[in-house]
Amino acid sequence: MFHRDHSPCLFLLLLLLSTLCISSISHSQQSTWASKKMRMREKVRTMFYHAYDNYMTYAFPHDELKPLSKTYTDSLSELGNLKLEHLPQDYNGSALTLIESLSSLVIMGNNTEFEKAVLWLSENLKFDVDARINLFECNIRVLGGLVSAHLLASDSSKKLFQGTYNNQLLFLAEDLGKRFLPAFDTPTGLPYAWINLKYGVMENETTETSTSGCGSLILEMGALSKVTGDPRYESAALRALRKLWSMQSSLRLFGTTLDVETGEWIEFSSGIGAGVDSFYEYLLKAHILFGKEDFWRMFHSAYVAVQKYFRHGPWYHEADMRTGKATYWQLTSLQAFWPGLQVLIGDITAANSSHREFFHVWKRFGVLPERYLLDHRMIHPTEKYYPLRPELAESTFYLYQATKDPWYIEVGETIVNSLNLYTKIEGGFASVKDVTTMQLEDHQHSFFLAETCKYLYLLFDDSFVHETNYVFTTEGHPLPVLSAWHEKLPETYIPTNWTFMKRQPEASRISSMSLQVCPAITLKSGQHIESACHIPDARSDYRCLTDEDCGVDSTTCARRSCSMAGYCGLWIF
Ligand code: DMJ
Repeated sequence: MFHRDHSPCLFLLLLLLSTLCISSISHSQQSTWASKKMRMREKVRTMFYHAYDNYMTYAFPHDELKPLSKTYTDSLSELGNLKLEHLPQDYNGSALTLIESLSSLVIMGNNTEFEKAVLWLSENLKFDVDARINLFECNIRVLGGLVSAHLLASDSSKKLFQGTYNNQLLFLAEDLGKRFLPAFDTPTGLPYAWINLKYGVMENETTETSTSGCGSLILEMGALSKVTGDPRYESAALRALRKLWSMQSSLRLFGTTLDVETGEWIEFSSGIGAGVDSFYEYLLKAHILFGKEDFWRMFHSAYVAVQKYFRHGPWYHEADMRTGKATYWQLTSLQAFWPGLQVLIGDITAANSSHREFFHVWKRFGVLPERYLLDHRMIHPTEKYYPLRPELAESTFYLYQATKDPWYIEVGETIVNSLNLYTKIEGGFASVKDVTTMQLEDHQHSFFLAETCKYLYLLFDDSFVHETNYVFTTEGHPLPVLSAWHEKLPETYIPTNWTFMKRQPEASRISSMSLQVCPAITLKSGQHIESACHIPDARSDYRCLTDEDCGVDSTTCARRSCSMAGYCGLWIF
């Protein structure tokens, strides 16, 4: 027994010991997580180079690798399942996978390979070929890859080049952008889905296209206008987007396919997956990148309609744009990007609950099947494949950024392990033909390097997004958020003590969109910079009961409000 007089001392001692104990546990837990993240990052790096090296050995300069037969496919002209009947005999491909790998090489710190790739492309890549390509795919993969890599290469703070960078990628991007323009020459301004790079729109070309084909061009073409000073690309993309917007139903819904000549809908049923997905994504991301309020208003209205008519608990079904009645009860692999988009607007609860369901399906099958019939609880009989898609990894990255919940690191680990177990072969990574048998297919899609590996790497090591805020295009190509690209805000809207970060050649406004949901920025130097208008939410986990609990968004300086799910975000309701 201790003497009574000693008990306060003993209590303090015990308290001290237990505090030390707790802090050393959390310290050791933290370092366990840190070393796990580092180990996983290296695993992802190995995956990326296994895919990249095999592509370079067996497929380059053609478009994509066939990892089973160790040969190539010139898939840029085949995207959309059409064959390359217009390709000349001596066509050597457009080095699609190399272009798609550029920003991943930078993120993984391989400046030497990046510079080598840029030099090769500047000397060899030609767009003056008699090839019929899909505008949407070519825009997100090739134009997006080139513009993003150009912006990275010309960021002098990154020191990516030993020699001098002479805007070679920009010239290529501009050449490609010019070849896109004839596609927009329609009575409606909606672009043809297919064009010939040399001859423009072919005779008897199909007039049918998709919603995402018309509504997901603004990031790449807008960025091209900003860097070239030529407004034609942004205007064409914007005109198409506005026309599409005018075609919404009274329920504020959109269809999936339409006719570019008549501006009439062809397929009235739609959801958040194939044919529509990136249209929603680009409304929000265009708002972040270009700072136009209009994009936010469009996104918000479209988003509310999606949540109202498509959402069923954590799932999203399809509905008829005219009636709002459910049409198809299907989960598709492409829908898995949605939680990532929800993170960008701060609705973490909704994002988390859908993400968990997608992950549940991943665990059940080992990977995500392309289409799962929710009403029959079975995989779609003909869409049993998994072509190495990135969407679940993408959402996992965003959710981890927003919450720092180690659960998402475990999700990432499961994804990495499944990819290595089921899809890694000697010649690269192969798509899964049938998730019920894990039979493989001879195709390594370029988005595996542009997105799947990139998002997994960023999940475990996000240092790339520490100093600059980026918007990732739908193909995972980063575009920096620059104040010079933002629409000028009215004087009264800008706080006088607005914080600027010195950046050559222009100053960029400190913002936090990429890191969610209002963090300040600590530079590598240790310097801490806070957005001047930023007022943090009352609670650090962004939970709220009323709007009073929410602060002011550090990027837009707009007042955040409390969502129905009880989280602060840029909400209107
Ligand atoms: C990618 O090409 C893009 O993410 C696109 O928006 C749709 N999905 C594929 C990969 O799944």
